[in-house]
Amino acid sequence: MKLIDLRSDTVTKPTPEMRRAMYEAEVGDDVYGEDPTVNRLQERAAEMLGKEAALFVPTGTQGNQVAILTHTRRGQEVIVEAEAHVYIYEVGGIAALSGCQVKPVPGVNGAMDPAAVEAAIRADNVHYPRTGLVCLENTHNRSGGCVLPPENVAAVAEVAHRHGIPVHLDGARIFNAAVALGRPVAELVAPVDSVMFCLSKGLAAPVGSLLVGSRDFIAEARRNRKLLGGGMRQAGVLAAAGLVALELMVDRLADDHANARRLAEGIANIPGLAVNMETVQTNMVAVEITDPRWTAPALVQALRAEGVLCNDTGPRRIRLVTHKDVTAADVELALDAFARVVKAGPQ
Ligand code: TLP
Repeated sequence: MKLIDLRSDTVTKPTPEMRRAMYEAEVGDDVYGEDPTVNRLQERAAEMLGKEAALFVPTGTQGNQVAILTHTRRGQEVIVEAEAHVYIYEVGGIAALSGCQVKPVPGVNGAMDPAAVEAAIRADNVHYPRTGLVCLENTHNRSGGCVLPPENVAAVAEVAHRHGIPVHLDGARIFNAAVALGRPVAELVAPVDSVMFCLSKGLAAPVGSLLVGSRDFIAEARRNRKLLGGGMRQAGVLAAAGLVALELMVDRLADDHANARRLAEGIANIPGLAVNMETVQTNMVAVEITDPRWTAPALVQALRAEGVLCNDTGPRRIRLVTHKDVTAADVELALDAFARVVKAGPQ
């Protein structure tokens, strides 16, 4: 049975162009800064995002955590949106690695109210931790891939900067945001000080993320990457795929967005399931289960038996993610499976 894997865009397999580029990659020891392919990728990433420098890291999690470690000091507080990946899904890294505590601020579709961010910034008082960093996430995973409105990013960054606080963007899927808005990625990240973005999600590279920022920030981040065990050697074999991802895989994200929309429309027509279509902006669909017979884990298991893979993200919520290895025809097959399974009820 052919599996339709809607668990995440992380499951994408490298393209033939990537495999060829990996095979042919010129390499060197990147801890010495001597891998020409890694250097090219870093230069290209910095250029595309309109920042001074970039650092290749093995994972998005490491990129975010290196950024947080580099921006903050122990005992500080980090303002995050209450459902942020850095807070929910990074194994408590903010506490464990940076020695900081988290101040979660609830958002709407991932966007925090700038006034709420300002209210969360600590006053100068001997009892309080200092606010060391504000983190944003674009697109926002747990809201179903919503794009942060550019004016919201600018307003939150303005508040933070007015208080002398830097802003880090978890831009794991920032290219999805850029394609959805039809705006250059550099424009979306202009207000923030550092950005992490992933090559290994919708852009389909097998491994790798980049941390981007000022030259001084990246020089310090390079030390912290080494501290966290991320100093890789002949990493050009991985960076080569990343260069192909940036060159060939950005524009096609629009196909994933169209597939997600079709998937969401179909799901919304199935009795027992609901989708807030306003949140379907990129390559994710957050599905609410309204049929009282089903829980999310039971539905995920029943769909697996029909060849459709997805993840539960709450007791009655599942997440579907489209990507280059899911075709428009797969979307129709997945919708048939959903309709059949939900209607039949738990067996
Ligand atoms: N997200 C994964 C899981 O960890 C949930 C997924 O399947 O969506 N920032 C954001 C917004 C992410 O969604 C992810 C991965 C990361 C950071 C971490 O990237 P990796 O997996 O490369 O460490």
